[in-house]
Amino acid sequence: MSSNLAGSREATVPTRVDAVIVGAGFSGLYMLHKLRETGLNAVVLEAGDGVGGTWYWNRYPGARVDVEGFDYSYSFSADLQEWEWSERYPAQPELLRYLDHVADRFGLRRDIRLSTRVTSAHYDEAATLWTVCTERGQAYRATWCVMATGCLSSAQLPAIDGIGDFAGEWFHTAHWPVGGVDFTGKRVAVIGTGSSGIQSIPIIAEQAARLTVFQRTAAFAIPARNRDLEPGELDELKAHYPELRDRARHGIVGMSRIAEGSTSALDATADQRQQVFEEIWAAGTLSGLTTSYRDVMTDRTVNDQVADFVRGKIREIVDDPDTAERLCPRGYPFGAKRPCLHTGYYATYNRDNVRLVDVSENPIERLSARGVVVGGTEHEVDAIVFATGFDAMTGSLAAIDIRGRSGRTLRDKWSAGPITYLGLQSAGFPNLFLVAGPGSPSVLTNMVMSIEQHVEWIADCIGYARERGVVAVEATERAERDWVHHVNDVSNALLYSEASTWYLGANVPGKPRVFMPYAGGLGAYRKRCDAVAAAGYDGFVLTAG
Ligand code: NA7
Repeated sequence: MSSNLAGSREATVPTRVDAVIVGAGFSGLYMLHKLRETGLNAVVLEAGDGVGGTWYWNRYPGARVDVEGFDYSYSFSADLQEWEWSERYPAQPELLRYLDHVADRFGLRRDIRLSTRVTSAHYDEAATLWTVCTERGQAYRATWCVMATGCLSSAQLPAIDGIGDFAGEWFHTAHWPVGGVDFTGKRVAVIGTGSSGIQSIPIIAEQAARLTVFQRTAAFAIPARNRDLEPGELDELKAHYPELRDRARHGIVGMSRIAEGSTSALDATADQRQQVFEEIWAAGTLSGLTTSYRDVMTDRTVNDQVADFVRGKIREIVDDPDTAERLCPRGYPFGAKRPCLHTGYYATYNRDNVRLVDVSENPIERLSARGVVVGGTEHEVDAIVFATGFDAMTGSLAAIDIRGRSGRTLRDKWSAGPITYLGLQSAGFPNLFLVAGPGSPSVLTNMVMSIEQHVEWIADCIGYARERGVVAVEATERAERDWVHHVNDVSNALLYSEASTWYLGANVPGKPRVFMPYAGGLGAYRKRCDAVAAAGYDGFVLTAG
């Protein structure tokens, strides 16, 4: 096998394995474990210098998961329930420690090649093998190839003129330096007010001499009410893990303690609604308001009631009425753009050293040597933080030269938007599986629950194929066409398309506008996948060797 010396390009004799897994985050780690259990010899190729995926890269100040830790953790192994979460919403360092622990607990590291970026994956139809090549010139040949590349892994730097002219330091939240950044005494700009901006702004504001936030779209942010877990609290939850996990696996959003309202908000009185919204606001959950009534995401009148409630809260917190109005999200439905969980975000604008610059109508013109230029005004800063998001769901796949049957590239096939069957496979790319791919519930749910469902389904499918001497599993064009229609029908019945979001690819210039995740809920999706498997992998062609 070729060595792993950084920077060296090695002439290669391809390494033969049963499966190549790309990525060592939540998906790739579990996929490796599961494929080993299925009897495969698998290798994980990971671009980072450590395992952890999202939680390896996103080290920005305040980075924290927005799903409660006991839910945002693997459920597949009783052994792993030993992990003691310290906070309700664990922060990035703790999540990374957890994933390191998982890698050690299952002896995964011996099959993980770090600092190894995959550049291409080509299918050899005659041999029914994938050849996966890396930036260092290594090659692997495998029957099965699993892309565990993450939904939010391809960081997006906006095309603002003059980035090269800026004389200070700049950072992207998703590529934060390992040792952190000290902003003490500095004038700092944060560009972007999605989840990464909203989590980092309060902490940067405490350090910096002055913080200027450039906001293009105001987000709906809900207080996290994060706290240390009380002694015994986690034990109590763990005692009920079987029921809680079961509820998460079969629910809409993959979280065990989110109430899923079955009644219409229109049948409630204004006082009753207010009380429900107040209780959810006080509880601090990401999805609580979205699922409070069954019609929040289908009826704009109901949705406006939720949006008005949140705007009212913003006005209560922010002292300066003008700043409060600019922070109030408008023009799109609540929940259509992913809401954020925050800790002290709105109150940060009551600090003397924080200013909000609205760039919704006057976009950032350019960066100069000294700062950020908007509407002819130069905002002088020493450092810029780009909290500008990701080429979501397809970006990390498009970055790899993936070629299926007849040499057709995935980029070409998806040029008008991703086409998958169940988010798991795309026709023309046999034996290539996607974990949490476009067309699956993924980012609309607790990712860990969705990842476990995908990994288990893929491992079962591969096991089924191997037992029967099947060498190629491939989605049919008809099955994926029907699935894409269904995904579109479901999202069209909801309010998602009324916002310009990364769900739709709207944040990446030139990206086709297609609603990418499946909005039908994790439980319903799981049933569908199970039925497909039970019917002998209905919608897939299984070719015997
Ligand atoms: P997001 O949610 O995509 O947020 C990116 C932010 O950056 C958003 O406010 C964008 O405004 C803003 N943005 C992007 N380009 C520009 C330019 N050119 N000028 C001004 N502002 C800009 O990414 P995050 O990293 O915060 O969060 C991603 C997910 O990670 C999050 O949903 C959680 O699931 C965890 P826009 O809204 O496009 O107008």
